[in-house]
Amino acid sequence: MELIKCMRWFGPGDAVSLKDIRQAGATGVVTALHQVPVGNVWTIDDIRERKNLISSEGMTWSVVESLPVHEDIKKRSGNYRTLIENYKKSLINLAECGINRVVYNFMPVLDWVRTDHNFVNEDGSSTLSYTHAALIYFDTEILNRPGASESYSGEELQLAAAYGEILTKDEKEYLTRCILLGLPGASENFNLDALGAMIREYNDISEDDLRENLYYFLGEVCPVADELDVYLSIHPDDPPFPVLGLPRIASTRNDISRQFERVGNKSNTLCFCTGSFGAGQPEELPDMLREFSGRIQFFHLRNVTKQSKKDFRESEHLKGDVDMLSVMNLAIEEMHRGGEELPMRPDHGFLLESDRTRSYYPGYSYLGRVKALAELRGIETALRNLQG
Ligand code: DNO
Repeated sequence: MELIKCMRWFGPGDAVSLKDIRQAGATGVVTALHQVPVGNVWTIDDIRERKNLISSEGMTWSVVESLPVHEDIKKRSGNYRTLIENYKKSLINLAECGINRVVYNFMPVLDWVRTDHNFVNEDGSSTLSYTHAALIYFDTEILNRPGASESYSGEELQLAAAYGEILTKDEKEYLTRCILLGLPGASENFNLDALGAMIREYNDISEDDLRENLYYFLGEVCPVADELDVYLSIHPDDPPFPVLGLPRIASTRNDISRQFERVGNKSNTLCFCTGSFGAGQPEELPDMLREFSGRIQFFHLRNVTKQSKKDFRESEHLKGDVDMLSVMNLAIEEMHRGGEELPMRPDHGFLLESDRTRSYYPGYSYLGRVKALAELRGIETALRNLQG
């Protein structure tokens, strides 16, 4: 049994083609119908069309990433009941087309956040990085979120002020662009006003409220997913701590344990993202893998180096604070325990020189991911041989 090697594809508009993905050694594709507005039902016709496109290149649509959860569901406001019914309908349609792994996240407003999409490594390649002082500077001085300074300690505010003091106008604009690009695959960025307004809607939603909203959503959709044999895997918060004063509920080992305690359905599962959890407590990852055994349906393999508690840089897949060898070893064991092949994908990759001229989504240029996939396949092969 082998982990199913996957690569993410953003659909027909992606500069990386399905041929590229296959030639990188992937057999599985991770994609989504990014063109469908969040909240609408994914129709059987649209799902089939995408699936056929992938099969015609000799691969399988292994994982849906993501079937996004509408903000109204996260806030339990407005049309959330209809939106949940739509979500169920999309799951039914996916199952009808034979697709049974679905990733979602429950991060309010923004998906992942980085403050620099082009941190230059020593060898000239680039990576994504997160500097908490930059985020705070953005929050307090660029976004001007009312009450923002109350979200941070005096020391944090000082660091942020020092950070901002030396930024040029262009650098401030660049920081803003990086933060606003919160949704991979989304064609339009938010603007500052829209972001401010969306954040305000969470003013009265506490962490506990958001948690209850997640459990309510799962209470609605998981019984349907159970029935369909579909796995609904939550992606952890990235970064794994609150940003812009928004509540976060899937950041830590404790968050995920609580979710599994509260919602016992078999479809309630985890996308084990080593980069997201690794930016929190990388040393805990092997124990987390053991604790969540039976609940992991997909692996995102990525590494980070932490500069401090809340500052990190994405690093080479095999070099960083995450012990990738142990993770891979445990992932293989986990797959054997479950008796079913599990998908994995290299999450992100460096931007390498000859990819600079090709368009790409931050983190998803081609060559960096080819390198990462090759490295991960290599260690898997070696480990499988050693495990016998
Ligand atoms: C970032 C990705 C995330 C992930 C979503 C899942 O590169 O890992 O955007 O796809 O959070 O819903």
